[in-house]
Amino acid sequence: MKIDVLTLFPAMFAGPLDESIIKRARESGLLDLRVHNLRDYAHDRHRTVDDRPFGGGPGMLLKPEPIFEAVENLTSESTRIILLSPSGRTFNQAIAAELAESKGLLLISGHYEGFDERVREQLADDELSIGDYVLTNGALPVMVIIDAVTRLLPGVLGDEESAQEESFSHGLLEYPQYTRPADFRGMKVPDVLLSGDHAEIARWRGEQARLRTSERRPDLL
Ligand code: JCQ
Repeated sequence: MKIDVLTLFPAMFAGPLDESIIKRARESGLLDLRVHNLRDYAHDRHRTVDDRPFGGGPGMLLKPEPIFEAVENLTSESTRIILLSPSGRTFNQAIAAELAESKGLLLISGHYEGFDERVREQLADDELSIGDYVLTNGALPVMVIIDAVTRLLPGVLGDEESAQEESFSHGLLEYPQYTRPADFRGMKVPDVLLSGDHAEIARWRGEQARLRTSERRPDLL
């Protein structure tokens, strides 16, 4: 998959996407990731990317011209163009799976008070939020989406990691898990897990997963 990122803060992307599984996906060619500075598409003397809203009001908006020019330079027919902002629909695992089917993504990081509405209307295929809170810019949301999508690309996860994925996809929160020692500073591992009774262990885990989900995430039930 090809992922292009359009941001005012390209330096934020050095580091998080150069580690671990994403690093491996890039090195093996499964992910072709390119980060572009929006300011490179502004051509006036001050390379202006923002301006005041018509009609007044606080803050600045991202101007349409640099974003339109960037999109014209970076996309093909098959590129899915996605804005990141708190006004988007909330990103989740189902959306990650859908995006992982795409040949190419262009992720555009929001900033300031927002995008000029013509960017939304004419360019964007989708607008996504990663949750109901406000960040200083969309760089971290873009990285969250890249991470969630990349691990779903065929061949990115090893066998061990993929098996893990299976066990999470039952729609409940995970049951409590323990490793050695069986007694750590007097805190004991539940007896059932040491019993060797695998039917009883499976029953206990199912019960714990349902209890934990109803306690913390009743919306999932
Ligand atoms: C994304 N949840 C929070 C901040 C404006 C117009 O675009 C803007 C984008 C941001 C950064 O994104 C978020 C966010 N999902 O704050 C302001």
